[in-house]
Amino acid sequence: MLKTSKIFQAAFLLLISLGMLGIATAAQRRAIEIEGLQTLKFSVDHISAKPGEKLTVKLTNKTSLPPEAMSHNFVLLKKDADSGAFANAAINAKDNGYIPKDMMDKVIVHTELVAGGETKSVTFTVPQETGDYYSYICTFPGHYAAGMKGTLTVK
Ligand SMILES: [Cu+2]
Repeated sequence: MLKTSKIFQAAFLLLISLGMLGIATAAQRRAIEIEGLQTLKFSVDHISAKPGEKLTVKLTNKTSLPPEAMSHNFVLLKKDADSGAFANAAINAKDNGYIPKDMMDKVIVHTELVAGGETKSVTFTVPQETGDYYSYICTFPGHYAAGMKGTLTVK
């Protein structure tokens, strides 16, 4: 009997610790909610973050147009990447969700394509290197050229 109660006690303590761990993890992970607008803009065009911070970007596409006419994605590029060149190459990468496979080394993180009415999230660790701007863009054809881009500042 005593042994059983000890086991329950241990299990209870384990559950408490796991619960606290969950709370700590949630607190460290900040969510940024961005809407992809029909005007070919991100509702949030600037994100400021700390080096090594965990961020979740939630991209919602507000359009009522069909996916082949108006999908969006969130593609965060490394700081040395040429975002215009990336967006141009993406036009020919429809079969890979408009992410050019041979330029994956320029990508920090990206969401899948988000169709109208949908939300897709991606969680990533902010780069350690501070003081620079990282660009994020939508690579659906024509959207970057129309201004669907933003910057991430790490400081
Ligand atoms: Cu877009």
